[in-house]
Amino acid sequence: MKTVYSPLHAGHAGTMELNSGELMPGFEKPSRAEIIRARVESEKLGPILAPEPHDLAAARRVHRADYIDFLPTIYPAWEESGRSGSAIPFTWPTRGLRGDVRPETIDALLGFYSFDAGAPFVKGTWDAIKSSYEVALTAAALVKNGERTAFALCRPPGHHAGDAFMGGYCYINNAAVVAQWYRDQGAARVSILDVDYHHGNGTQQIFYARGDVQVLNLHADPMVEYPFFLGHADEKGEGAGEGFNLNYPMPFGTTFETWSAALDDACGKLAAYAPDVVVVSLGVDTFEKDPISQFKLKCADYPAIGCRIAKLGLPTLFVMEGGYAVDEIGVNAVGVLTGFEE
Ligand code: SP5
Ligand code: ZN
Repeated sequence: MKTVYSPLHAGHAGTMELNSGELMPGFEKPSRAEIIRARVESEKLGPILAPEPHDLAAARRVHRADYIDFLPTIYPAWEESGRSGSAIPFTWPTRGLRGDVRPETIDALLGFYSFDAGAPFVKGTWDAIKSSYEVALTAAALVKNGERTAFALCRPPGHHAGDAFMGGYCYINNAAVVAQWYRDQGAARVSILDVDYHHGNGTQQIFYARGDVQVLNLHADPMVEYPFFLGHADEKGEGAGEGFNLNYPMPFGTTFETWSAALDDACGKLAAYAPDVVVVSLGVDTFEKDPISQFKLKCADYPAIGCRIAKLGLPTLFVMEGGYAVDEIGVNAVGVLTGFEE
């Protein structure tokens, strides 16, 4: 399997995040991608390719144009306003406030275009976001051009980013971008299978009213886990999308026995939908030692995930999302990929 990777992710470094009432170094850090890349090499998964350049047209197919236009302006505006370090929002247009009026100043705009304080911007963030997007599109083209599978080693991740909001370490929704790109390239139906520990709220929001992109999400129950306000089992899609969004919320402490039964059910629904291509939002924060998560998957479980997905017999693109136990992130992420290939 080919991997697409860009070193430009590394400029998205030194971010800060609010955790348990304290501002601390971000869990979503450069070593994540470097350790996965090293494991791709040591496991001889296959060649590692650089991304092809892409303009932002494919991003505008799933994100609002004003949101995409805003992203590259954030850090220059932050510095222009006399600040350095991490640009982070602190005010949001919640229920009853004016979320329809675009404000004018950088602090207000950060809140206007986000749902949490978890998508910090530093100097290298925009270049990293753009490179992550190019990685996804380049890997997507490999599968479109006949490879059975490919691995987009995206960093930063994307599944929490919605049509006009960032959050949860995510800015451009790479999985949504490539799903739409496959549609635009002639695929009739695309399935997104999101196995990250957290609900892919951005992906769900983008495709909720559409029947041409099926979204299946396995995640911790939003009643008790981030991102809290989306991802319940009764969210099944609306309008033309009715029945094409499926959520599998699971409790804290979920083991592979329970989790893999949900995966099996999701794979059955996916097979019945018969998509032309599968996009896997590959998070490995389901791991028992993940520092911010509460599931109990073990290293040996990850190859079994890949094996189950391979049994679908469909062209499959893996897009990297979360996973914060950096010591094992390479073993677990690449474990899924080698399990797929066996
Ligand atoms: C892509 C992805 O996996 N994003 C995850 C974003 C999670 N952000 C909120 C984390 C809250 C962590 N609080 C846990 C406290 C444990 N000390
Ligand atoms: Zn996650």
